[in-house]
Amino acid sequence: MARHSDTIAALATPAGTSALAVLRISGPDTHRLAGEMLGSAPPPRSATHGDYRDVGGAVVDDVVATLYLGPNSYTGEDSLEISCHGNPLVARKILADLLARGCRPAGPGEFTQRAFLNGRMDLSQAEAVMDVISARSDRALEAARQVLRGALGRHMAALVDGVVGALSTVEAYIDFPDEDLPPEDRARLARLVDGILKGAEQLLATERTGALLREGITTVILGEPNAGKSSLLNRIVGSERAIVSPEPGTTRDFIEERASVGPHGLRLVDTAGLNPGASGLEKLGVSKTLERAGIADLFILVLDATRPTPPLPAEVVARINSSNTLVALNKADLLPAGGVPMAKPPAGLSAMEVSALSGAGFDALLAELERLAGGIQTTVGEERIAINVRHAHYLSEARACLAAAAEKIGTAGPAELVASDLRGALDAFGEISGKVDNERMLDQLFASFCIGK
Ligand SMILES: Nc1nc2c(ncn2[C@@H]2O[C@H](COP(=O)(O)OP(=O)(O)O)[C@@H](O)[C@H]2O)c(=O)[nH]1
Ligand SMILES: [Mg+2]
Repeated sequence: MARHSDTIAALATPAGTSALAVLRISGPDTHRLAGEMLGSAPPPRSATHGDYRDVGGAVVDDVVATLYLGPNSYTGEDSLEISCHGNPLVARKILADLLARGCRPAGPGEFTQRAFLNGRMDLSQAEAVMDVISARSDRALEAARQVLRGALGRHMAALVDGVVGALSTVEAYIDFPDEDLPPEDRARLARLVDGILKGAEQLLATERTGALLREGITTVILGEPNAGKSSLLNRIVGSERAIVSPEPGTTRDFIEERASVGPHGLRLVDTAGLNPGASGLEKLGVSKTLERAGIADLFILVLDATRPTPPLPAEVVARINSSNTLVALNKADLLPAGGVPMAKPPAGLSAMEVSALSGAGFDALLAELERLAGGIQTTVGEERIAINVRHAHYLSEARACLAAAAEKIGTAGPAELVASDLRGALDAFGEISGKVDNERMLDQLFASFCIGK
């Protein structure tokens, strides 16, 4: 277990006026300092009300303090949480006093880094702490919580167990170089490695979902000028974010808005209209629209129900399909009662009549958007864990090693080389849960956290 000689302190809540502010201390001096500041150290794990006195003996605030004794604490060390009144002045005074008493200001993520180094959580769980804090949709939160509870760690442990099993079979033969792996052992080994490969691939497939959860599902709103794209965005977001104008070609730059549909987080992008006859600034907007269409996850194609459907650029036609595109026939309020819309959805797509003006049809539109958003995400069985870029890097590395091992097993390659491939996979898997001794990597990883976490 890592031992830290210094005691760190930080404000764990945002700076600014609030009902309460929470400060956090962790390290070997915690117990002694708690006694000095509060008159006596509070009983462990019991919220205790008392006066906080600074080094000079003056009362700064009355606070509620909770002491956790290591190793049964978040960091694995003695630690203390102090809730004071949420006046930034009070929180600042307490922090300054903690530093005057010899604490060191905590760096970003340092509490969680200590938790990891002290074996309180694996690296995937430590990363998930930050994901829980920054999740912006129910789905993102759910995925982060599952990883925090160790779901990814458990998957990794199962894969590691599999590789260890395969290795022990292979290594038994390394000592007897004259003997070949009997065919039945080879077949068993091949099945085992194949199973591990599939497990790794299943996790790898969630990388895209991980990005969608973290960044939101990029949903580009397309359509000809004046079709009502900005009005539709405003209605989804529920505010007047985009400028709505009866003059065609008003939205030249992109407007991006975060929105939630059901449990999903979207990044809605309002675009300039797809106007083939555009010139000047508007033309620039149109070419940017097409560029954005290239990186979109979902599309909302807005057509003016009272006009014939304009021809769509080939770049757009190539990308849209029934699982990534919602077609809205807007301005349905202008159709005569029972009237048939002039606009028709592109081949293979179905359309829904809506009115961004009155809100008619929007419940159905949001339900359909939610369905499309759910459809582009991958799960691991029932679990909604989703990996990040770092995990994907090591999983790909492991996958390459496993594929090489499988190839050698299939062609009766030398046992030593199969073993070496399997060890490569083992190392790569190990990096995900953090059986790593790479301090620079760890410092870098935790530096992206917030202070106080
Ligand atoms: N009657 C009616 N007018 C609409 C509807 N949606 C938008 N508009 C109007 O159409 C014009 C263009 O809307 P806007 O959202 O700026 O279109 P954009 O160019 O596609 O972004 C504005 O005058 C809107 O008020 C609708 O559902 N019904
Ligand atoms: Mg617009």
